[in-house]
Amino acid sequence: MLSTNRRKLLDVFRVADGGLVSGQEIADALNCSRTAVWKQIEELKKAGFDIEAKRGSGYAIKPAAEIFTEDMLYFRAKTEFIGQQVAFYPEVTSTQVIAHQLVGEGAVDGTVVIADQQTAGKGRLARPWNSQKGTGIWMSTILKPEIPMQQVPQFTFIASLAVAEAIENITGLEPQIKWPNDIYINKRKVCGVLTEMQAEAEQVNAVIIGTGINVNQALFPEELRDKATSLAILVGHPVSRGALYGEIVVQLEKFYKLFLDQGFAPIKLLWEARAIPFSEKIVAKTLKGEIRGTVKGISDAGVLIVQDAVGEEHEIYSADILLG
Ligand code: BT5
Repeated sequence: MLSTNRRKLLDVFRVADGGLVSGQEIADALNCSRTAVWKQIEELKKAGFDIEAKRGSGYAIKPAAEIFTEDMLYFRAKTEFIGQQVAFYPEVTSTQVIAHQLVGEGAVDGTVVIADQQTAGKGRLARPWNSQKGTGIWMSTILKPEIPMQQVPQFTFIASLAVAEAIENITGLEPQIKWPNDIYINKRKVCGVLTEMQAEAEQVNAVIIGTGINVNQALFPEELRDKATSLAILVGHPVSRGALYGEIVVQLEKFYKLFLDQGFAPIKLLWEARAIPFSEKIVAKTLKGEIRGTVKGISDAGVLIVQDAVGEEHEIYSADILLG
């Protein structure tokens, strides 16, 4: 986690929002001498920030597009609480595993665990999630809502909506969501969401939302080649993971607050507007067998409603959905 001084320094610049900050303002905020300010600025340069120094008037800083570090992620999170505590790791087994540990150690609402590489990233049902070094956003967000356990699956919809919105705002691409947890562009998967929780006696202690977003991969391993894609492949140039991360935490906080204020109804409507067209034929592979039909929508609990060829409606709680 960031040192208190580094946090204070970055805060002064965050408040200035790209504008100039005088050496005196920094000295006051850090309670240090002007010489110490100069040292701090040098440290920021080393940390990858572009610094503009104007003689006599102060400094402005800009995060470099390709830098993905704890400093940068904190600086980019223009939120009230999501990402205000951020734990960045160059390499972890799985950010979900670390997030569970941090909940046990009392992590606060909105803590983000994020890594440059995962060696054992996981999807649903313990399926492996390919998390190559330096290519994606592999993050887990800890939220502590006061809700009954039955509402926890709704967080998958909140997160997919937030990530889809953020991808669109940063890249101009138009993501679609495939129930329950995938984001697709051009019929290929760019993001998967994994929602887990810690609870005791029906009482939710924490929701842990894992999001894996393929950003700058140029190539996928053989087994994923015809089902996965990355934002860079789609737009034809690298995409700043830092900028996208900053937008994701903003969108996640926005939709989470909407959910806390107004419940699941507005999330459901927004989610349905982004869902893969309901007219498309799908196959739902459940543990009990396959159901073919068209999607009618989701229920308030986030259950998928599929109508089969003879008009009968089926409620699907858990399945893999194949298109076409
Ligand atoms: C998911 O599971 O889509 C949820 C993935 C969540 C990953 C994040 S990364 C941060 C956090 N930490 C973790 O350890 N996990 C979360 P599911 O719907 O079960 O899809 C898994 C399937 O997607 C695999 O079986 C593969 O077929 C495919 N897959 C694996 N890696 C992929 C990738 N990078 N891009 C697209 N598809 C992938």
